[in-house]
Amino acid sequence: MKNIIGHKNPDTDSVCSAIAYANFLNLQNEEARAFALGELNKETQFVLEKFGIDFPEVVSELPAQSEVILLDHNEKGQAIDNLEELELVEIIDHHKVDIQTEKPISICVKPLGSSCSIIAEKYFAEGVELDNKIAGILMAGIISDTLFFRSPTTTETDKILVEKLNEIVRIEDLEKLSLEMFNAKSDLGDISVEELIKLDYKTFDFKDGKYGIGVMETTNVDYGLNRREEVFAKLAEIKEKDDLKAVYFTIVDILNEKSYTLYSDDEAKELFVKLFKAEDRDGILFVDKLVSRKKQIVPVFEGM
Ligand SMILES: [Mn+2]
Repeated sequence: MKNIIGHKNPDTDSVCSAIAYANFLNLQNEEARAFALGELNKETQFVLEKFGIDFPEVVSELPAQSEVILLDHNEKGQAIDNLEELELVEIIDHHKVDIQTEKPISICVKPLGSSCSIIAEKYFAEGVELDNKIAGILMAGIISDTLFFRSPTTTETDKILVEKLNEIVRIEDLEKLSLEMFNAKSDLGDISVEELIKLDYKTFDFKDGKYGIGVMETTNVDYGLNRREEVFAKLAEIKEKDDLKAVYFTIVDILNEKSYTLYSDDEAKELFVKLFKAEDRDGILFVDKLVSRKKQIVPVFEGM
């Protein structure tokens, strides 16, 4: 049995690609099932309900020696807790590669806008039957990760794949679907400030130390901005507790392609202003067209 697992803090791409790949293997008579490493966010719940797919089981560990396939991640920090006890057999991802394996394994990493794009390509390349449920969640995963083609991570291939998938799903207004998804993702209810910052949070080893960067992609920027005082306090606390050089929280206005960044201290603020020519708006760092941590924020820190 192959256990297919997306990353911690699961997003729509990681969950949908894992489910679709399990289905792909099942159709070729291979035993496989998908798991999620944490509760699904509201966007992912909306997508699975819309296309009539059951929620995957949430786990934090699997029995020792289980065969695992990592989807949409390849770093240990984002992987299942007891990865070391498991049999890693395959990685499918669209992030930079940072892993060492004990044995040769299958690795498929492509510079596409989503992991769902890679899985969709596999279906089309192998001629494996795609029903409209699976085609639907693959399409949603691509739309989610590329912010419906607004993100600079978007490739021509992603657009072509959405077109081909929609020949199966036949949704007339994809813009509307994307809005429903983004609004679902923006509906956070009364989560704690730590949960807010850690919704989509990663740490990075840059030249002068370790940095934490959380991102909130939203259609409701005010939700984050209205909580600025508690966010600033918590960022400072995380910096101390985790012994980081700096911690940032970037609120991305998906529809208007702008971002607002909060930071752990003045030093972090000055660095961000310098690196991104950010505009200081009452202590919030505004940057037009800055929407992607992977493609825009991290590379600039890496080049400093
Ligand atoms: Mn992804």
